[in-house]
Amino acid sequence: MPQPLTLVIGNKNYSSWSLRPWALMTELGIPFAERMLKFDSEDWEANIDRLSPTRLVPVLWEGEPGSGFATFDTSAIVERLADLYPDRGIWPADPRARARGRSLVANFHSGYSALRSAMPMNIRSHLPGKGHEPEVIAEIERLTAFWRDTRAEFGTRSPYLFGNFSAADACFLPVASRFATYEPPLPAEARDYCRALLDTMAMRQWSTAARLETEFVPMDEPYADPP
Ligand SMILES: N[C@@H](CCC(=O)N[C@@H](CS)C(=O)NCC(=O)O)C(=O)O
Repeated sequence: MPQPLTLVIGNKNYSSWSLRPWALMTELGIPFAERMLKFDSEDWEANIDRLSPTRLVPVLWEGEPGSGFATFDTSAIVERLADLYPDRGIWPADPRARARGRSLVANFHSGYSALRSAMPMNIRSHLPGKGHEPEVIAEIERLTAFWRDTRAEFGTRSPYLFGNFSAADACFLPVASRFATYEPPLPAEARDYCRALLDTMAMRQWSTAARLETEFVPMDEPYADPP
């Protein structure tokens, strides 16, 4: 039986990396406590060294946050959860589907820098037309082609990439949110996939909380002036 889990996260409106493991655990029914450290806050300054070995979020703690066992960086957190909960379908059972899922996640984690910087996650904002630079559109075309081909090969009739909701889908929740905010042109099947992601119970819960946040983080707001 795993020790109690605590996930240290950032602001729900902005923290795309925090969203991924939070939503994965929530959607798959893995129990955990949440500890939010808001960016640029006194709480962050007072506790980030104790709660995050990298001074970044998310961090997964087993046992007492700050003195238990820490796993950091989203991809490592997902793998740790897959070790702790091998029966939850965090990755697809089929080895080739699993390899493809890990390829898509690793490729997104280490790339798509134009998309990530021109379209930062900002759940409560609606900024259609912003960030539609050619290199961003090219990355979106590459990513949505991966989604289309993966669903055609592995997704059967499910709305998700590999049948059931998995770590691969969790990885793309923030992308679906970015597309809702910035409204880039998308093929119809990518729109359908994003709609399914935004409609997951976990994403609806996270987004409801995100929309109630009022903090303004300048680094994540390239298209707005501070209030
Ligand atoms: N590669 C890391 C990235 C984590 C990351 O950049 N987190 C951001 C928030 S989404 C952060 O903690 N920023 C705070 C800072 O840069 O001070 C992961 O996958 O967990």
